[in-house]
Amino acid sequence: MLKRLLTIQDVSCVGQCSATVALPVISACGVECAVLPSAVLSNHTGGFTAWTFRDLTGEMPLIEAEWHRQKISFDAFYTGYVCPPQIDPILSIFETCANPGALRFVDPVMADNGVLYTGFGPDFPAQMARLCRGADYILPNLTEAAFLLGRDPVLEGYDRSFVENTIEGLHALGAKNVVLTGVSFDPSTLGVAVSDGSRVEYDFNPRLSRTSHGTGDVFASVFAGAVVRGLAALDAAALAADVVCEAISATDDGHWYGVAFEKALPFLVDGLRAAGKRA
Ligand code: PXL
Repeated sequence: MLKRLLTIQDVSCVGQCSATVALPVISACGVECAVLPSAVLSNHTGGFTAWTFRDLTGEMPLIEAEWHRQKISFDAFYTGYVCPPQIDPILSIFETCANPGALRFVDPVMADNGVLYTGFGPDFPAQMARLCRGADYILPNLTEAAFLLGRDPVLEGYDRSFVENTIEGLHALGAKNVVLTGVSFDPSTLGVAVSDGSRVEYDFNPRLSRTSHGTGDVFASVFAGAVVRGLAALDAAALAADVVCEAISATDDGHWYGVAFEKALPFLVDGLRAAGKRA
């Protein structure tokens, strides 16, 4: 039976990020992907110098009520970039539109490289922490993890005990599983730490010389799609990291926004097939 996931994040009309990544990636995983746009932007903010922005908070309760009337519900939720007033409306949708056992994936998109994204105030991380409470999986990068915990970001020179202490703090917020991205103990590798609250496991890939906007959205979309298809968390995280590397490698030089995740979709489907989860 096809599972149905609802993703709640922005539609950046151009930019290979958020919903325009989640839809094709999650569909390629063989999971139906419904979209509740948190905002509509003319284009991604990463890599561009200007954009339009329409906050869609007002639509959320109307859409929720309509779904309720039509008995539309979901097997999983995956949230990404959302606006500060949307935490309560989203928590309500988690409650009223869930099938029994529905999984919650929360990517607390708000910061990177030690700073909050434009438009988010210093009180936003505490609100985002409310979305993480009770989530089945949260997927912060190191900066987001620090802000969720009210700490200063530490982006280099840390060790395993620092990472595992951070993860412990994130579990204490109420997250069942933590997938911490951007972990690196040596300059040649970049990885992810996956914790179910009883043990922490790592997956590393060679660090690529390029970085790109939108890679976090590709990672989270593959992870959510793969877990809904039945992959274990570490396997899903490893596949997601491989897809991101494949996408970065396939991106033309000079492409200033996003990654060519489109070219990595066959690789994703092959990975799921190898795991016995063909779409
Ligand atoms: O890729 C994360 C993301 C999604 N959507 C919007 C963003 C960002 C990161 O900057 O600004 C609108």
